[in-house]
Amino acid sequence: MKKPFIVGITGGSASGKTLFLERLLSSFDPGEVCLISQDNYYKPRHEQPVDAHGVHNFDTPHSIDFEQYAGDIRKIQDGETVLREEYTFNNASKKAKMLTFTPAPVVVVEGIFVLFYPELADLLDLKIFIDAKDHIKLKRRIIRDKVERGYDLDDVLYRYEMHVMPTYEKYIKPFKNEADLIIPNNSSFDMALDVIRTYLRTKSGQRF
Ligand code: UZR
Ligand code: MG
Repeated sequence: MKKPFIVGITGGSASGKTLFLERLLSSFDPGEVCLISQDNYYKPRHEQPVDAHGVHNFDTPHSIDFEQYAGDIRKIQDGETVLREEYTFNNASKKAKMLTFTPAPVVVVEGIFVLFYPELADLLDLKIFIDAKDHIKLKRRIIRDKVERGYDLDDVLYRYEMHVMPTYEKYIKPFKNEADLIIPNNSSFDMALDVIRTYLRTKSGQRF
């Protein structure tokens, strides 16, 4: 098999990365695209750094087992299948599934720090940055953290101000200029999605 085409998607928390990818992947067969998300490479909770108030800070690049992440991407690039336990965001009511990442012509790498680590960024053939206004990201984050991750509002607001925004300014936004494409997502990304879908179809060797 030829080496896969690797796409990296980054952007601030709740900018719409996951939704963009769900929509993108739904128009491909599972064998055509492999999604390997940074979310599944958070270190176990006891290894994650804590802030001055003793609250776990998931928003530093040190919270990610980045060596494992880059190593697994390289394995997929070399045609190996990778198994990894799902990260459940410390949601005790959720049982972690075993995920299987199967090599495919297009590999998508997604997460807030995928452009931060040069070793990882260098693996990417196409770099996409999803951009949304801060108040829109906060609104999405409040809704998602309650519904999907089971966090209290106070918790969400504390983390947003103390961890998420400083991280965005320091470790995410500076890499916007290194992306090949910047997709605004304040209301809709439909046209950009269509363009990327068509491009990736040619990369996955399919007719469209
Ligand atoms: P996206 N995160 C959690 O909320 N809980 C965890 O156990 C691990 C990570 C959050 C993390 C970051 N931060 O902002 C976000 N906090 O997941 C990244 N606080 O995910 O890009 O989908 O928003
Ligand atoms: Mg996400």
